[in-house]
Amino acid sequence: MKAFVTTISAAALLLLATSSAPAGRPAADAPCKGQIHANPGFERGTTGWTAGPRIVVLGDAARPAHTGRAYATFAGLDVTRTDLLRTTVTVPADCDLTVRFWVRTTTTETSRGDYLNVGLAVTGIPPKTRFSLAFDGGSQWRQYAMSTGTAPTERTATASFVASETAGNGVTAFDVDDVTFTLS
Ligand SMILES: [Ca+2]
Repeated sequence: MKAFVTTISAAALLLLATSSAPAGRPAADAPCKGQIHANPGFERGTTGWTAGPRIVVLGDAARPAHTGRAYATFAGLDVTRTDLLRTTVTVPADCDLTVRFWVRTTTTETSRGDYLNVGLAVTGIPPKTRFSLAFDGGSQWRQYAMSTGTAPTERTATASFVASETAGNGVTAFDVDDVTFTLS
């Protein structure tokens, strides 16, 4: 795993070194269009994300990513703990932002002890949990979506994934991939 992470980092550095900055892109009249996160599928590790110490990004042939090689996983350890994965984007005035993401759940849990809360905090709106995904969400990748709505001013939007696990009832791993931030 360590070797893989090193490879990813090297690849990320290479990308940084070879791609020039998007110079001259006007910020003022950004169109409400396109996917705006630089690392939606974790192919560059946790670049662009705030990740807790136990969130790892894996490339595992036995547990393939939704797309690409990597995904974020809240690995089940059967201990009582909470882990956070979070990122923030800017939503231009008069734009709507739709956050789409894929989750896969692998569990040996026998009670409702483990869950993944997905939230969206938007400037001017109290933070809100949009999805509370339980341990029995299924072992196939499944897509979810949440939106900010529009506003006349520029805002920030923070998407957060908070996994909670309790010890003693079994192990749950929540995998997350392809978290896209699309303006419209
Ligand atoms: Ca991926």
